[in-house]
Parts: sequence; structure tokens; C-alpha cells
Amino acid sequence: MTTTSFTTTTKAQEYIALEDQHGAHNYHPLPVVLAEGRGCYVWDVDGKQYYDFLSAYSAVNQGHCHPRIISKMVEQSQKLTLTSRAFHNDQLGVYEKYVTDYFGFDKVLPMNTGAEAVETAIKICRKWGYEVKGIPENQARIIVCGKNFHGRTVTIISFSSDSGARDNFGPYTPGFESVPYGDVEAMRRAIGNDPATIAGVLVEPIQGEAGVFVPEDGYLAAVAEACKENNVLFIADEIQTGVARTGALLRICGDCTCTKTCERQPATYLRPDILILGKALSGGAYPVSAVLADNAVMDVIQPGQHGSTFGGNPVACAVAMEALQVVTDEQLILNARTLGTLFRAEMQKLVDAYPALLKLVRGKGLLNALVINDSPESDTAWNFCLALAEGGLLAKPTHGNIIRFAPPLVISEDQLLEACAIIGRVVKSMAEA
Ligand code: IF1
Repeated sequence: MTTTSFTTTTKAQEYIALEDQHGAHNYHPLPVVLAEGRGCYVWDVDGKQYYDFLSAYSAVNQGHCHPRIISKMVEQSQKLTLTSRAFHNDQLGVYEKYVTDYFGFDKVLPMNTGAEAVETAIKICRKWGYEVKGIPENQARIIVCGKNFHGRTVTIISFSSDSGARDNFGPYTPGFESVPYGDVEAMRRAIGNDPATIAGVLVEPIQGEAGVFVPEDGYLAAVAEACKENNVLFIADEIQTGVARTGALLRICGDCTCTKTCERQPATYLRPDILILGKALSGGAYPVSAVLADNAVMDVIQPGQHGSTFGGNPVACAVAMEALQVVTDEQLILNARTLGTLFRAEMQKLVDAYPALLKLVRGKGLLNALVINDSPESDTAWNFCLALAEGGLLAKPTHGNIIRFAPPLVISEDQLLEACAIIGRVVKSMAEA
């Protein structure tokens, strides 16, 4: 395999040097310096245009700088940005009604980042475990899945299986038990083993960081059922999969394309006891996350027991309402569904044509991954992404042999096909090199 070069201009190198010298080295980005974005496109500091096939890890589902979202943000920013929760504000209640109607829960607890929302869900779940379920003091356990990614706080990395995310950040928070993802029997055994001390099960409906790993049909339903049977809360982390990304409003909605979460189709729709959202809840314009649950669960949290200076601020509320309304008005669920099917069909043609280079394509809606025939320790996916960038498309490797493709959901069919053609040219040149 050849090493593909990507031309980084002197101007771009200057920006990169600044980050290198003055910023912590906690990332290893592609050597692209972006300055503007609109819809499914971004432009670098030299004016070169790219398709954005990462969408800030699925935060920019509504497209970069969506005019409606940005104008709401500007409008609200000029009126009132932050009150703290020491006082009420005229956006919070309106947003809380909107978002709970949209996703079909009694209540919401607003936070800012994904990791904060996961922490919040863990706290609610533990408190419910003690005060409602009756778990003896300090004995509550939460079951998680191997290869999970839920964020980067000390508690969350305490149950990560990724050594980079976890090593030397101990001592770790106890109270978590990990079982292999996708293994119903392992989950049943873990829950069945002293169910009286298990407060919850925390799962990603599709594992993003693991390489867009889609569990078998029926897995999530079986986990939810095992939770119900044992009085255990089923907690869905839809921070990456939620808000239309996978061709459904939520991934737990299965293959239902209606624009509301509901209980109309119990065969396909699973209602988690706690739903965690982030990223695209704001269309990538502002950090907005949320934890949703019904009263029986959410009411365990009383004044003074949880909160955040910025959580529920008026800008966040105004932005999130508009971002969700854009999802409905622009039919992004349907677009993600239709174009996702088209994307996988186009990628399958490449897999069939170049079996030595490409192993498979998998995913749901517009959250997909192309798996390369090489080891997870190789640098093939990295070089592939450099070549894609040179060709005008940005994507990010996850592991050495997997590339995640997740464009903004506002992408059109023509744009998607043009992007597929860029990928096709890179595949051809890499296969023939
Ligand atoms: C980074 C991955 C994606 C998430 C789920 C919680 C969070 C995330 C399911 C935390 C965040 C991001 C963060 C980003 C990399 C990234 C990621 F590759 F690591 F797995 F998206 F695929 N739950 N995912 O995916 O949300 O606190 O970041 O707002 O650079 O760490 P956050």
C-alpha cells in the first residue's frame, strides 16, 4: 500500500504549528485547517472545498451553519444569554415542553455536553436504584457494554475498555460491570446475577467508536425486556445515533420513520427508561445535551441535587428547538434513510469490485463505515482519509482499518453521488497502487 500525500499549504501549516505549540496534544487531526462551513460543505483556510463526511461526529446533522438555527442563536444572544438556574427564563419552560413532546417523555434535565448528560443519567439511575427500587446503600451497579464510548469524565472512562481513554486516570469509579456488546445471553446473565443490586443498563444502540457496530435485530429489544423483567432501568445513549442520523428519529425506534417517538409500534419501538441526547440536538451550533425520563424516574432529582451553570440557558433552549424543528421541516429522517441505502449500495459496488482492498460496508441511515482488509493497527485507513481529503472529502478513521462516513443529513442525492465518486476514485487508485 502506498502512502498517499496530502498537500498542506504553508498557511495551513502555520495554524497547525500554533496548535502544536500552545495546545495540549490530546488529538491527532487530519492536517486540514477549516475556516467555513455551509450545509454538507466545509472550506479550508485556502478556500479549498470539501464534503464533510464526519459532521463533527454527527453533531452537524442539520448541516453547517443552518441559516434558521444560526439566526435563532443570534436573535436570542442579543436578548439574553445566561441567567443560571437561580432564576427562571422565558425560553426554558417552552423548550422543556417542546423537547418532551418531541421525544415522548414526561420530563427533561438539560445539560451541555454529552459526557455531562451521561453522568446525569448515571446519577438519576443510581438515585432511583436506592430510593425507588430499594437497593442497599452504595451497592448499586450499572451494566455497560465492552468497547463502549460514552465520554471522557473520570466516572465514564472508569468503565471504558479503551486503554488510551482509561490508562493512568485512576483510581476509577466503582459500580460498573461490562458485558460484550451484542451478546443477549451475556447481558441476561449479568442482570440475572443478583438483579436486586442492579439499577440500570447503559447501551449505545449502535457503537460508533467501536467502528459503527450495528447489533443484530432484536438485541436492543431483548435487553429492554430483560431490564423490564428485573426492574432495571434501560438507558439509551443516543448522543451519536439520535436526532435522525440513522434514518429514524432515534435508533431505538428501529426502522420506523415517523417523526415522533411513540408507543404505536411496540414491535419496533423500544422506549428507554432514560434517553440521553447531545450533539445534533443543537445542530452543532452550541453545546446542548439532555436527559429525558418519565416522572417515576426523573422525580428522584430534587432541588440542589444536580445542575449546571449553563444547562438550560436561553440560547441553548432557542437553538435546540429550532434544530429539532429543522429535522421535522426538512424531513431529515427520510433523507437519512433513503440516502443511507443509496450510499451503502454504492459502497457495496466498490467492495465487490475491489475485494482485496475493501472488506465490507455497514451502518444504518447516514451512519456508515467502510472496513478495509487490513489490521486495526495498520495506517491504511489514515492514508485513505488523506487521499480522500486531497480529493475533496473529509472523513475520519476509527481504528487503523475502518473509515466512518457520516455526512450532514441535508445532503442531496446528487451531492451524495458526487461524494461516492470521490471515494470510488480513491479506492481505485489505492487498489491499483
Ligand atoms: C471526542 C468517538 C464519536 C458519544 C456517545 C457520549 C459522548 C459521545 C455515544 C460524549 C462522544 C465523540 C467525542 C469525540 C469523539 C466522538 C466519537 F469516536 F469517540 F466515538 F462521535 F464517534 N456518548 N463522541 O459518541 O459526548 O461529551 O463529547 O459531547 O473527541 O472525544 P461529548
